Amino acid sequence: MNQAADETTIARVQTLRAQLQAASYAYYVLDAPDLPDEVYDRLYRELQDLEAAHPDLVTPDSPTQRVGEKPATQFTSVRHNIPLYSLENAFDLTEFRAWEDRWRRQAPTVGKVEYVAELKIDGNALALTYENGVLVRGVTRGDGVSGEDITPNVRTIRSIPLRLNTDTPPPVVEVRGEAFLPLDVFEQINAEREARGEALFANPRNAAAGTLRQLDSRIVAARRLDFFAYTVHLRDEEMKEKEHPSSSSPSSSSSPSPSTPPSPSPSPSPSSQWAALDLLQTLGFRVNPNRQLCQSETEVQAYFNEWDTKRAQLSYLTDGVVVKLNDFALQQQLGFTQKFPRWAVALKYPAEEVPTLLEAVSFQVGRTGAVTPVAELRPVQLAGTTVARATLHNADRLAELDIHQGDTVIVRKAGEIIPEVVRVLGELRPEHATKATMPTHCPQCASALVKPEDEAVTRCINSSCPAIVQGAIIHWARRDALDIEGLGEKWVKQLVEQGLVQSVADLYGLTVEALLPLDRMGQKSAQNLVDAIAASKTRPWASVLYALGIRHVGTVNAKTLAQHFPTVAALATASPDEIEAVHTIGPEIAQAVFQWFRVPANQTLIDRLQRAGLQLAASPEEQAQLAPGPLAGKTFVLTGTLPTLTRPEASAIIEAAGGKVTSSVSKATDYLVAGEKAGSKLTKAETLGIAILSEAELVAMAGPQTA
Ligand code: 3BD
Repeated sequence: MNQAADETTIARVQTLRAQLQAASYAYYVLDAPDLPDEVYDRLYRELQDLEAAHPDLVTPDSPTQRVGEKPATQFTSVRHNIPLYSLENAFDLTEFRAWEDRWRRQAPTVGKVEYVAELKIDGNALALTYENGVLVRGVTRGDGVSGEDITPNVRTIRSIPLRLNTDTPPPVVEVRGEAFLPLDVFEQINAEREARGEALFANPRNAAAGTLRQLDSRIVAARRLDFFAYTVHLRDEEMKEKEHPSSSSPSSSSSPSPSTPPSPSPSPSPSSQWAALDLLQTLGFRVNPNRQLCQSETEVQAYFNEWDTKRAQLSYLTDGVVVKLNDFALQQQLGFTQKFPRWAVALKYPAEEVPTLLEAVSFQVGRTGAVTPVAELRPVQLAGTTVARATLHNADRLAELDIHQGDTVIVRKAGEIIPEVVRVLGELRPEHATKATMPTHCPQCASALVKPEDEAVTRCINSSCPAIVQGAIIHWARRDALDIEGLGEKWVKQLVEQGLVQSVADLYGLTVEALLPLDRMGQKSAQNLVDAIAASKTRPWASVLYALGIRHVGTVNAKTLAQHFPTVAALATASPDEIEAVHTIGPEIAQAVFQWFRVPANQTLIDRLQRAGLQLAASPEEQAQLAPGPLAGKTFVLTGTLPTLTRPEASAIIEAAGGKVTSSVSKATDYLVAGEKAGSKLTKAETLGIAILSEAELVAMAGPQTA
């Protein structure tokens, strides 16, 4: 083990990597697997074993290096070398023609042109950097100027090559494209979140964004993120550090167009978008196969119409078509406005609306007692998912829609998780249909509902209403609250229905024996649940405060309040004025907190939680953590080699003291921490008049808690 590798081993490792890379390319990019899974697994394990025996042979582009790393503490913000522009939207043919007219006025001598039509993937744009053919950085789009460095997560995406498929890579290659979650993975993630009582992702794009920003890349590796590439920039070495212009005139030669600067590398520089897409595929990227080279506006329109129906069959969401002028010389001639390239436009599909039958109207009672009318529908396909329920919002909306049993309704899903009923087709109403009206009594506990004149919400105000209790328990168990793993909807429903739990305090009296009679509950799951509930007793005071579900007290306000009122007694006895005196806590929040502690049932709840052993006061560690660190609000950049600390160690010290670390010096930088061989960052900081610190000065500033 761990001996120097001989030449045969080195050669074998290289062969294995080449074979595995080729197989991945066939599988993920070409969608044409050419190696049986078992053979792939055998080769992969052989490579893993050789790398374990010879750690010096491990390279960052090895196929074994996609599995994810230990959690990062935070991502750093990086400025894009070339900004990521936005796309102008066109919502109909007239707007598309207006775009055409505009660019033609700019280039009046241009005659017939070619267009590339690409499906507009509803995902998250990423910028990938390859140095000497190896993936070194993956950054989110951010605001287009700076994004977050999420390299460990990007490395887990199988359709992104860790090494470019060329023997002669240009020194720097930047590839842009869209990362997305296939629809089936999205539904699976949301099903898991629902079972754990966590908030659902509104759509695959948000789920992909959430996944990309996961600090633990091992979790990212377990989700099948995918990526389609659409832009490639080939740059030579000296361009690496070059800043981009903030805007450019149409004729400016510094326009960040893919055709400039000419690459000295032997890789042929494409001269059109169509050729660039082919080059991307050759380099090892997945490029959307449904692209089309169009010779006229009519062909673009036909493509747009064709995909409006065909896109329903795709395994990912699309929200339009991106149309780009094919010729890079023309693109360069047109250039960019402040925000958009003049040579591209996004033709958007309207938010999808479909008709279906209303089977019934039901009324849902939430954690806060709010009663929401819900349309129970004959299931229909809508925006990639099956929809069987849609919100009718509230009593006012219900009255306005004048909805009847058996009505044909139009359902829409526009970005939001819950589809809504937008219209009722009154002319299709069956005879003698009954009108849907708000109930006067709670459908769950039959107590009278209240609706203040000036509010839209109808509420059940019985705090022991089973719907409210269930909602409160699911909220209590949330990951950012008491984090009780396994306490999802299916158990909570039974616990409340069987009368085992009427208040969150009852959770702490549950035993394995008491749980066993529940439907499908085994000895092992019962024990796990009891253990998870017991473990929640160590959750900090701020989390308990949030878990109580007081109106307006989310995770952020709970932290602020816990910091200023380190015990429940301090908070429970504070006057509204005292609560409001806390910075960022407004009068509405203060009133809600004050009122909550005045309700006798809530006082009893606090007493019971105290006796059960929950943290109703901040421990010294929690107090230290809640206190704003000595470096709060300050931004640091590190450069050069520090005398004793590594960069991650220095970053950790800064972050633990409440400071932020970024990678490049700008006016927003407060301090530059400089060591030996500090280069251009030091010069830049000096020009900007930014304070320069030594390692010792940093450690002194960060204070005793981190030293
Ligand atoms: C796609 C810009 C240009 C290179 C600028 C023309 C706006 C997201 O499939 N081409 C595509 C897609 C997006 C694109 C360009 N081609 N820009 C493209 C794009 N096939 N989705 N986008 N983007 C990427 C954006 N993202 C977030 C917030 C604002 N804008």
